[in-house]
Amino acid sequence: MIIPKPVRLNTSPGRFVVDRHTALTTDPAFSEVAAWLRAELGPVVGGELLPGTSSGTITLSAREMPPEAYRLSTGAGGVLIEAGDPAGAFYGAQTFRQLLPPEAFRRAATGQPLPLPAVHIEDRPRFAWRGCLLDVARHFLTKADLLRFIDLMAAHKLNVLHLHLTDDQGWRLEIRRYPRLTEVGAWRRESQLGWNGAMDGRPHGGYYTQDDIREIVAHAARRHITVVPEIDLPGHTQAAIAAHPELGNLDVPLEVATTWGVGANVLNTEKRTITFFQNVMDEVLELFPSPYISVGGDECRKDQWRASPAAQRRIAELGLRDEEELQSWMIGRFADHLAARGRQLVGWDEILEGGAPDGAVIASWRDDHGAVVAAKAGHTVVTCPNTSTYLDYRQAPDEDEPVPFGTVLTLDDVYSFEPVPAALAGDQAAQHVIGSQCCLWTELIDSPRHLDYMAFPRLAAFAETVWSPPERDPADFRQRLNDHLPRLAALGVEYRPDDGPLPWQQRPGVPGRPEETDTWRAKVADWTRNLREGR
Ligand code: TNX
Repeated sequence: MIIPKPVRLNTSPGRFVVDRHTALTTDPAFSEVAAWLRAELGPVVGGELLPGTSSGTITLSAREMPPEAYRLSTGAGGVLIEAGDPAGAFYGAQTFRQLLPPEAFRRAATGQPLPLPAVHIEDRPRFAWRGCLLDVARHFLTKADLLRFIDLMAAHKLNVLHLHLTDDQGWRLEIRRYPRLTEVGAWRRESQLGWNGAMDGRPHGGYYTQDDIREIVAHAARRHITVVPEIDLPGHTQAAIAAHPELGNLDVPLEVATTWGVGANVLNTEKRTITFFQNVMDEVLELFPSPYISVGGDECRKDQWRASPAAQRRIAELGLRDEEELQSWMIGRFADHLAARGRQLVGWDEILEGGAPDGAVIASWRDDHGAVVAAKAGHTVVTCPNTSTYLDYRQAPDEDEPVPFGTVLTLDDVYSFEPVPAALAGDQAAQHVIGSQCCLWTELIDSPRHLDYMAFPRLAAFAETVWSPPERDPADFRQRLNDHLPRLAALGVEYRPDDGPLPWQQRPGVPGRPEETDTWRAKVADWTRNLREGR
């Protein structure tokens, strides 16, 4: 029936039918939710769902209830959705939509009546951060495709879109003060075809104007999704350095990166570079009301700082131990800048390596160790271990997986993910884990169709791990997924069939990477050791 699975669901005999005469009435507090539901369902039933008419009524009603919680009762008399806040009412409305036949997910249908069973549901989310990271830097996703993706997240009750806007291969956000960031940084000459493949010889690019961003943020907010922007630094910055060579460590000009991997070109540590990015941040803060702002901080290679007299002078002048502490110092400048403006810095677990600033939120991606250390130190933590939540990783060991990458991460693997690390079970520190996110990195995801293939249905399984109670029942999930796939199909989602890619979903000739399950175990062990030893 419903995905993600509600906390409690009882069915009873009887049913209700939504048709073009059905009325919708709402508490004024939920009028935006009502407008959303009208816009979604009106065209399907061929009516307007206005209050008053009536062969039955859908009612949105305000009650004392915890944030995001709702109660939903359906029966011969109509549909009653009760909630304590608009988010709860919205999730009740999403669940209601899933009770209807899959046709309810079309933009317009036959105008036929839509029957739904009589149920009583009580529901609320397990975690406050139910996220998805989307990398629009490696491959740009057009605004229209991004708005569609937000709708799909909302249908699964996810509420955080972590938008990775900048990287070596592209800068995707208009900054008024520094137009070259997009004039130069949003375009690359060509792209590496797959992993370790030839070059495709085809320019790639795109960016969101500030008006686009305002539209995206508003569209997401209406669906109770917070957009958390990520401006990645000091690594993953080659596109910015290509646009502004004064930000880099070398005297030779760079182009926007065309190949994948962890690049050596990182920001220099000059005061004016920090000011530059603080100015960028100020425009970011204007655009994104999110309480959380990510500065990335992942995979910053230190080779150039080791070789740079200026960086070494900086280390000496600040009395720092090494390049790790230099990175921490730099991240600290942004933590202060954000805190002074009432926002909280988010960084990947690498920012723990030279010491993370107080109040930083840690997104822990390399196994659990960073999450455990951070939670015990009192940091707010979002878990997203790559071997459980990286939806850019291959979905099966088979050779017909399109452009395979990473470790094998099947639908069942994602479904069995537990957001709270086992090492924190029963520990007070577990309360610092505010949730999790799945991640869609797009080096090898070069179109919305391939994005659908990688995201679905695994994103549905992920949504259940952050919304539903911790107990898992794979057989029950599979059964509910059978009801869910026709909804995705009605929405036009080109998901991966359970038995592998359809012929047109395969990508023969685009090289992937050999399966990395064993090498990842070794890498993670290395990182864990480094973190433990405070290196
Ligand atoms: C690691 S996760 C990265 C990304 C890559 C991803 C590929 C993280 C913070 N950094 O830059 O796109 O792996 O799976």
